[in-house]
Amino acid sequence: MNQKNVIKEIKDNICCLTINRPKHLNALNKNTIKELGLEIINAQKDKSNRCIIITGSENKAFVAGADIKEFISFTKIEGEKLARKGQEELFDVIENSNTPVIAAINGFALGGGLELAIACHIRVASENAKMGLPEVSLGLIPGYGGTQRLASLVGKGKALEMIATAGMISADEAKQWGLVNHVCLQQDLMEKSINIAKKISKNSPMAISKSIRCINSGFTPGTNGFEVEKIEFGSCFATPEFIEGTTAFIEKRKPNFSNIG
Ligand code: DAK
Repeated sequence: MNQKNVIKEIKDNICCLTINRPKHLNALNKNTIKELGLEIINAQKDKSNRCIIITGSENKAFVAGADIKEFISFTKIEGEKLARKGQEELFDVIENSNTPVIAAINGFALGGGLELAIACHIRVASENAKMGLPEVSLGLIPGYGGTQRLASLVGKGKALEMIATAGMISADEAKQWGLVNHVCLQQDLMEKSINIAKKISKNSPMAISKSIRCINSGFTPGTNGFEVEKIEFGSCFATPEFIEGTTAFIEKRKPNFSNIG
């Protein structure tokens, strides 16, 4: 039987997806991209999942990039086709997921691996993590949205420095740059990520998914994020989750958003 490239575990309404190619430092081949994309779509469809965490197996790498051995012989047309397919099948799916996605970066996050982490909504890194976009050292550019999403996270100057030098930065530098939200000891990484997921789980999934849509709209050329926000704000009213949230406040109790909708 083929080994699965992605392991799924669900606990406390949190879906944890572990990329499982440790011998290749969890490098993303076509099958892994496809499997992970499908798992994210399935996890979103199951409304009992309130948060998704993506991590890498073992403790050396989150993902050490796209699988170099697989794409080495691509032609120009194949390269463009794969960039388009990969972005649509996985990276855009994560960014636009209604359910928040946390990247638990447990080691090297390079090239396509860092692009995967920056497509996620929140990033937590272990202190041994190293991040970089080494594509230009291979005669490539970041092809899974890295030139766009990195610049929107850390600004054009730092993004270009990271891409053009092909260098790696430490977890602490990444925190200073605003590239990761939190840094912790490796043994605390999953606990830290799960704690964030648990806090998210207490809040309205409807309001969280609308917030994701509004934030993404602000970074979508040709879309006015403020307009999207006004419409989404209005659409919260009279929903069961709005009624539960506001009623719980008046009744001085904690809201319970599970089993609504
Ligand atoms: N792909 C394939 N195999 C990889 C890999 C990768 N990205 N990274 C590591 N491995 C494999 C190694 O080849 C080695 O396998 P064996 O030789 O044992 O069979 C095994 O994992 C262990 O790696 P090392 O022996 O190298 O381990 P070290 O501790 O010495 O070094 C390292 C760790 C992370 C510094 C080193 O492995 C390394 O530099 N890895 C490559 C990093 C890198 O350049 N990543 C790729 C960036 S380019 C595309 C869209 C996007 C992209 C590409 C195409 N299309 C749409 C087509 C994006 C491209 C990238 O991600």
